[in-house]
Amino acid sequence: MSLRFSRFPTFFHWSLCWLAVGPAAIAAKPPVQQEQTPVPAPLSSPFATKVLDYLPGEGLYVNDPNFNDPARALGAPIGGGTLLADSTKLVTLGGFGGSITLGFDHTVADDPANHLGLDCIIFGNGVWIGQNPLSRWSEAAVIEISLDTNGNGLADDLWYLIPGSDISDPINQQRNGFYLLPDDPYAQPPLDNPNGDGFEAWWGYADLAPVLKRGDLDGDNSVDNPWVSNESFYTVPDDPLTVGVDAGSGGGDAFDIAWAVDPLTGQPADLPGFDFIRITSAVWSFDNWFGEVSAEIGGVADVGGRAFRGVLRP
Ligand SMILES: [Ca+2]
Ligand SMILES: [Ca+2]
Ligand SMILES: [Ca+2]
Ligand SMILES: [Ca+2]
Repeated sequence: MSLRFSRFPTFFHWSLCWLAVGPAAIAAKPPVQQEQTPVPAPLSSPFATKVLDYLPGEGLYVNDPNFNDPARALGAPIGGGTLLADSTKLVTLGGFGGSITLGFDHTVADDPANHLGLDCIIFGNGVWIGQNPLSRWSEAAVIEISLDTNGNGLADDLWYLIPGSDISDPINQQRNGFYLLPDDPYAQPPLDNPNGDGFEAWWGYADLAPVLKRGDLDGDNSVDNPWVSNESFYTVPDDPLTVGVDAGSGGGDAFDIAWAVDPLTGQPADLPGFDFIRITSAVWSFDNWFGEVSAEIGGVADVGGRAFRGVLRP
């Protein structure tokens, strides 16, 4: 026994040592961080992902299930070209005063690195009449943006106005109850540009410009690159101040967040970006063929900037 005992003390001793020291040694180690299952970051979409509100105005199409689903304003638009709009993914805002409020899965930044400083594009169903870019069938809608300043995910923060070309005095327009006079004869379609080739007379609204077919890189309604993605094609802004659609752009109506003003003071909003966008039918007009003039929306895109540059662009 004693021999055996003398042989085993080592193990026994070590065991005792371990029992005595081990826990202390473990306790002395820095706390091991609890391993957590990595949560992949949600993929950011350049297109609007949320409908926060949909309040269509009166109109012929607001009871038509093909035109009254606000979810049709989410995701990428479906372009039909400059002659004929594609009507398979549009939501109507109805007549004057009808609106939709949309959100993104990220804040759309006012990024000076964006092409021409343009940060956001709204896609509607405007077309060139007789393939003449100087004459557009356009149904102007006012654009407002809001930053989720209180961080509650709700569009309950201050709204700022993108002053369109017809809104020279936002304070006075606000006093009249809206940003455009309902009988403004100049904002009614067709919008015939008196400037000739060169600068547009009307800009800064939604639903003015055509949406090109995906991959039509030169605006001739023939697809040049059928492999280009929605994320690449429909995030390239057209210069809204010049006639025609810039090469490589998918069309739509682009604006710069830096244009936004406080409608109560007319002063620049100085927003770093926006989380919510409200688009409101701004024209009161009726056409015997097409019914009321009502803006339609098929998508809203973040031009890119920090979130998408180099990731989705070719
Ligand atoms: Ca900008
Ligand atoms: Ca909020
Ligand atoms: Ca083409
Ligand atoms: Ca243009």
